[in-house]
Amino acid sequence: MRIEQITLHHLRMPLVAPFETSFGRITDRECILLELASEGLIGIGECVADRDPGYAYETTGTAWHILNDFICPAILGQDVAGPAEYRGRVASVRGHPMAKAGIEMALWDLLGKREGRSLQELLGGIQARVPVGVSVGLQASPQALVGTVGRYLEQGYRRIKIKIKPGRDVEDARAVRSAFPDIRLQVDANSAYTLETAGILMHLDDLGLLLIEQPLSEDDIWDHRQLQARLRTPVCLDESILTARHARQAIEMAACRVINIKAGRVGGLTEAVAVHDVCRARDVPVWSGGMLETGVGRAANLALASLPGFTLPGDISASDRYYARDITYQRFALNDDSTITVPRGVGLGVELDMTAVGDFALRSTVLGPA
Ligand code: OSB
Ligand code: MG
Repeated sequence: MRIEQITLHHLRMPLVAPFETSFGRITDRECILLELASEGLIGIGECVADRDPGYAYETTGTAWHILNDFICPAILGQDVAGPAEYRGRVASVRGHPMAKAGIEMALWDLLGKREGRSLQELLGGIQARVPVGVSVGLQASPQALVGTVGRYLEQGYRRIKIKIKPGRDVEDARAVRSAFPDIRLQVDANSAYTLETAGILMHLDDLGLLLIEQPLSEDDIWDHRQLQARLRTPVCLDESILTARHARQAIEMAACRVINIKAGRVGGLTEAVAVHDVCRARDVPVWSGGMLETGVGRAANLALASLPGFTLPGDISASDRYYARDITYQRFALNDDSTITVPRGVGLGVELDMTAVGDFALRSTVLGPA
């Protein structure tokens, strides 16, 4: 696939409601949309880095730099066999997995369009619909949280994740659990605790949670092992797992019993499938995380989550949970059984609304011949 031109759009999109986690509160989501032009086709991808380095060190600013100055030059005007060969070309760029994953997604989309196959088919996905839940940000009070969770349950979500942080943990989780005794419930700390402050989390052990996500530092696996040894509830790693090797080591250390997979965090869909395979071979359940994606990244998450090892509901909510207006014509809706249908069209199976892209773009750049 000869890559003739690459277009980057730095987007800022208003969220339907502010989203607050232990690392901050946002009212708008930023990302970088990529378009790869090749032999009459356009492949599209989403780089999920956000404006601030809160979840990870990458930002829209660092990704813009790494894409423009290192990753795009490695493929522009050249023949790229596919996502696997691309990984070799950018192996000399250390880190920056989200920047790498954005281009990789566009290469998968191109490949699918060339071969007339869906991303689901290319990745080896099998389910037509995938079970999903909703990730609920920190709210003003436990009462407000119960109200918000109740509204999502009314919309049909059958799995709820709540964000926690020190001072906003046990009370919040207990409030939701006593209001809704039977729901599938889990919590996500986004690295807000240390082994010293994590003692409070022992009180979560009686709440019948599906899992406790990333309580400790993003650069830690070993201390998660110490914590998992003290908890009956499964620990799930998100931020700490950047490669399939990390996944294997975390499982071997018994640092977690579940892994959250995000293609952006691990450098692309190819590595995401490798993480899935490592976990599946060891009977460790995985689920799809989310990064408040646009319709582009959401389509990719759905295809990935249709692989057989994704046995827990994903953070892949309907489009209207995030954006009143999206950049794809396709909007994803929740089915009655708290699933979302995996796109069946070629590639990602979504088409860009270029008017929306133009309206949300803070800056755009075209690399290669105009
Ligand atoms: O830790 O899972 C996370 C959003 C942005 C960054 C990190 C996380 C999240 C979410 C939302 O929890 C998931 C989603 O609905 O897209
Ligand atoms: Mg998380």
